[in-house]
Amino acid sequence: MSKVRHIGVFGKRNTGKSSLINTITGQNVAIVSDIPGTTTDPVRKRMEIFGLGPVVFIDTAGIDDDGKLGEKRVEKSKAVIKTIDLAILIFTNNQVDKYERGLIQSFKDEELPFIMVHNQSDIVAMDPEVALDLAEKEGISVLEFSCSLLDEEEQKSVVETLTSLIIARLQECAPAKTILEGLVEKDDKIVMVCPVDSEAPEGRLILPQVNAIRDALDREAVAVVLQPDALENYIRNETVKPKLVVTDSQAFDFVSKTVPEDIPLTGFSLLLARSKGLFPYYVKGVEAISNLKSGDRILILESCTHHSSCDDIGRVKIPRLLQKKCGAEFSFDVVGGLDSFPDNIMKYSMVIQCGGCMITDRQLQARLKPAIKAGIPVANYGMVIAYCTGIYQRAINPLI
Ligand SMILES: Nc1nc2c(ncn2[C@@H]2O[C@H](COP(=O)(O)OP(=O)(O)OP(=O)(O)O)[C@@H](O)[C@H]2O)c(=O)[nH]1
Ligand SMILES: [Mg+2]
Repeated sequence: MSKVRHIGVFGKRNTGKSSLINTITGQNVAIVSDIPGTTTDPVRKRMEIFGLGPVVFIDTAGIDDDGKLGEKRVEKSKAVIKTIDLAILIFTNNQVDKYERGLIQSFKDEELPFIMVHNQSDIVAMDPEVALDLAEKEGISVLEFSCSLLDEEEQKSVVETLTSLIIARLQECAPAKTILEGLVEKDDKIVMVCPVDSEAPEGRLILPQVNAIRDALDREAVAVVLQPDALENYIRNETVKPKLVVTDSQAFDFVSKTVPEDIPLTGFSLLLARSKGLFPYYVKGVEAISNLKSGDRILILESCTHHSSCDDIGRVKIPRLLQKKCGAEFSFDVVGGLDSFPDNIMKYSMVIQCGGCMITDRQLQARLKPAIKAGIPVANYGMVIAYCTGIYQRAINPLI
């Protein structure tokens, strides 16, 4: 199973950003009009791309919007850049000015792959000189496009070209690592321990559990899902040894005592960190826990403020476990949501991030980038819990 990739569509007002999303998705999801500034807040539309899987298109407000409100919209459009896997930059009438160049620079700064599209080519065709200039100076190739072609076949064909370009760019620049990649194969048995207690969300499973079950099915493996209480009986009676046991990090302690040492065991939070590309940083971060001293300040980053159990883990459990393990007293700051990252990161000796299951890989990476760049150890909730409960080495073994 591939992950949901996010694609942002940018450009000046009235270039046809909303029209392009409607044309690709074949639906009228975004309002289109000839009044500049029609799209105000980012609009999201999910669709399946054959050969790639699910994607979310994000329509944004024009980057050249002005006035007080306009500036706010531009800020929002720019914020989208940090959350996506691919950008589509639309321009028309062969105009490449400070707005397009500014966007190109932002994409490059973020190491974000992007596609440049000359839209409304039915009104003004793309000038080969402009295309050549972009190719030579910026290394960018431009796709000539239109959302309003009279010939249905021709329209279909340009949409197909754009779609294949999207697939190619996403595959070459951001190969998706699924949650169980390299861990289980066809017919392997994987046991997933999912406590359904007061901290579990009402009537559903959390996202990493759902992803793992789906990925096991995609791999034609056998997924056994049970609660901690059922684990002992299951292990005792089962003759086929599981290839892997995965547990919610809250149950690490109990599960590690119940599952024999010769069966690999890890946690959903570790799998999530691995699929989000942060695992190596977290491993380094956890190793630095033993250097923490009394009085150190630790930043807890929560990215899904709605989840009450995450709240409790970050504010109560982790501080308690960590101080006990280190035999030291730390001060903790908790920051929730995505916006309010502290300015003075250097005052922290460590950053501990929640699993980040509700945000995209890029959002999570962007959130941790300042700390990683500053050389501050980073880790996530699950790996810190594994460390504090003494099963860290066992939990990372299947993944290294
Ligand atoms: N002829 C022609 N018209 C187009 C094309 N794409 C969009 N339009 C028209 O251009 C106008 C602006 O299109 P939108 O899709 O609303 O543009 P936008 O970039 O989303 O604009 P804002 O939301 O205001 O930033 C509408 O009247 C569209 O019908 C195209 O390829 N050819
Ligand atoms: Mg629009």
